[in-house]
Amino acid sequence: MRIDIISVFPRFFDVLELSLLGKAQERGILDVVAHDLRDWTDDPHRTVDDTPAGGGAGMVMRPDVWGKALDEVIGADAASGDVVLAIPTPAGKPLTQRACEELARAERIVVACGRYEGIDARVASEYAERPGVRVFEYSLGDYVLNGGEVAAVALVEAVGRLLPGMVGNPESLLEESHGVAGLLEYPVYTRPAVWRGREIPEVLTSGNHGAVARWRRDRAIERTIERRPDMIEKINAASLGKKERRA
Ligand code: 6GU
Repeated sequence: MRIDIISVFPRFFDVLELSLLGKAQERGILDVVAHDLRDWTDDPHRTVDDTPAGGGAGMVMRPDVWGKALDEVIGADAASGDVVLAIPTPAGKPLTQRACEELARAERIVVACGRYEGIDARVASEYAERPGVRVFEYSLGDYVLNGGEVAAVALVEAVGRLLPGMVGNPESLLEESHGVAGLLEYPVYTRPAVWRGREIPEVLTSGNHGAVARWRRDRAIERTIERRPDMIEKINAASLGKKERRA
């Protein structure tokens, strides 16, 4: 997969060369390229923003600069392929695990990082009508960041780790939080058996695999009720280990 990121802080993405994602890039599974939005300005001050139409505080990013950048980065070959234009914004749809699984099937993702009060809304409308381009305006959660850069890194990591050949053990993709059962992950433990007087739950060292599986399922349900009651409605009962009933 190829991911292009356009931002006024392209150096922000130097972190993507570290760790697992750096290895993915070395192995050719993922290719991430960061671009400086100001390269598409043509005034001496390299201006990317202007005052909001209708008045109010802050600055809005100009559609003409974004248009030049996106035309060049998306390229003319988009029509024949499958490009997602991902735009981080606190007014977007949630970046869920399901959304990341869908994004992982795209050939290319272009992330357009806004700063200030956001990007002129005509930019999303323009590219949504371009053949071969899907626009995804997304949010990390219900809080406000200064710009889309952190959200772009989150997308690269969450999508990158789903690409074929990325995770050593594919089972760890199924059991983790927001996996198939739609529950948060159960608590995990390792040696030493006693740490600062705290013991590992006995069932985990019993060797009884059925009991371990039931304990983990119960702790996952307990934790989800406590921390994310909103997720309980969406639980996939079949994947909680319930036996199917026949009439
Ligand atoms: Cl994607 N962008 C910004 N600026 N703030 C956010 C966000 C995105 N998600 C949560 N807060």
